[in-house]
Amino acid sequence: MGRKSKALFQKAKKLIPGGVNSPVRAGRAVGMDPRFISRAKGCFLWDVDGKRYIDYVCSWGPMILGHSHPKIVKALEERISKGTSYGAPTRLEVEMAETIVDMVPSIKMVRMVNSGTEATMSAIRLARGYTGREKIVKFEGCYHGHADSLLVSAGSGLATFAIPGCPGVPADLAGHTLSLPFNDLPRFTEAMEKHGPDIAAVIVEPIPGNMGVVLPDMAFLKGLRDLTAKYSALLIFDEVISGFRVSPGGAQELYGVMPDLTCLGKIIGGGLPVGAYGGRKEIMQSMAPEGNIYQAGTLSGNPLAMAAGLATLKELRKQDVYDELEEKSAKLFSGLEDAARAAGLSVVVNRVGSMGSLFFKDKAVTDFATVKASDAQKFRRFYADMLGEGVYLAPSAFEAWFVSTAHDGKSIEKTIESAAKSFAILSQGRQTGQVREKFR
Ligand code: KE4
Repeated sequence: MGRKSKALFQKAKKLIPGGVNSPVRAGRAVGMDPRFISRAKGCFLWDVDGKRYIDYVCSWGPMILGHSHPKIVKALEERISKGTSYGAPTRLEVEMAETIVDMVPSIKMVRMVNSGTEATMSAIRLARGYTGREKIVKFEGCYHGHADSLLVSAGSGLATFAIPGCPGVPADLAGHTLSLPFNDLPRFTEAMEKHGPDIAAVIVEPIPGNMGVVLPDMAFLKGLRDLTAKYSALLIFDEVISGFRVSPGGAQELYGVMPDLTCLGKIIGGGLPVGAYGGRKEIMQSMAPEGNIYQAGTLSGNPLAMAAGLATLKELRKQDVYDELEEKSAKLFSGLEDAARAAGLSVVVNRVGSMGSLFFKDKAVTDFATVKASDAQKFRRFYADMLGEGVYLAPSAFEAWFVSTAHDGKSIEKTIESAAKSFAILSQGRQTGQVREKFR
C-alpha cells in the first residue's frame, strides 16, 4: 500500500466508520487496507500513489462502458451548466422511464429512486401494500441492499422465519422474512405450500452476484414464477446488477421469466447515484400520489444521474455491444481456467455475460453453501497477488468480476498472465479455510 493511501486511510478511520463509506471497500474480507483512488479512465484506475490498476470492480457494476466514457462525460458537461437538481419533474425523467419500459420486458411503469436499496425497500413495501400480506421470501447468499426486512439470516430448521442479520434489525420484522437456499426448488415448493397465502413477495437476484456469481437453475426460476402466481404472491427480480448487464433486457429477457416487479440500479445511473423499481401498471399505480403507498426522494430522477444513465443506455442499445462484452468476458474467464489448469489448481468459474466469479474449489458452486465451501485462504492470497500485479478485484470472495467494453485484449492478457503467476504460487501452497460467514 502506498504512502498516500496509508495516510488517507489513517485519517479516514478517525472520521468515517472503518474509514469507508461502504463496508466492503475496507478490504477486511481479504485482510488488506483499501487503495484510495484518484482517477479512472477506460478500464484503468489510478490510486493516489500513482499506481495503475486494471479494474474489474467497475464501481460494483455501473461502469459497463468503462470509466470517463466520452459520451457520458459530454452528457454531464452539457447538463451541469443547466443546474444540478430542481426538485421538479424534467424531460430527462420521462426519457429514462420510456427507455426502461422499452428495454425491460416486464416493466410497464417505473419510479426512479437513488440507490438499489431504495429500489428493493420500495418494491417490498409496494408488494406488501398491494397484496395486504406481510411475509416475504428471500434466498441465502442474495443481497438486496440494507433495508431492515432484507438484512436477515436464515432461521434454523425447516421453513422457520429469519432472524436479524445484524443488531438494529427488529426481530419481529425479521420474523416476517423467510430465507431459503437458492436453486432449491423442493424447499421453496414446501415453503410456499405451507405459507403461500401469507406471502406478499418473493425477491431474488435472478443471477446472484453477491455470493460471487451463481447460475440459476432454469427449473428453479420457472418454479418461482409458477408458485408465486399460484398463491398470488408477487415475484420481484432484483436486477440491480443483472439489469442491462447480461442483456439489454436483463436476466428476465435472457431467461424468458417475467417477474411482477423489477428493481434496477447501477448501470442506469452511469456511475451516479440511482435506483429504480417498476413492473405491471396495475401494481405500480398503487404508489403515491396515484395510489396510497408512500415512497419519496429529494434527488429521485436527478438530472445529472438521468443524463449519465441515458448516455449509458444509448450506447448499450447499439449493435454488437453485448457480443463484444461476451467475447471479451469469455476470453478472460477461459484464460483464467486454462491458467489454473496449467498450474494444477482446481478452480470453478461461474459466468453470465460480463459478470463472473472464480472460486478455488473442485466441485460446482451452485448456492451459498457451496460458495462457503470454497477456499477463502487461497482467494485472499490470489487477491493480494493480483493487486500487487496491478489487477483490481473486488476485495471479497462473495463478489463478481465485471468486464466493460473498455477492457481490451492487452489488459485481458495481462490479467491472465498475472493470475498464472499467482496460481503457480498457490498450487504449491497449502492454504485452506472456510470463507467467512456473511449474512447476505
Ligand atoms: P445500493 O443500495 O448499494 O445502491 O444497492 C443495493 C443492492 C441491491 N441489489 C443488489 C443485487 C446489489 O448487488 C446491491 C448492491 N451491491 C453491492 C455489491 N455487490 C454494492 C457494493 C457495496 O455494498 O458497497
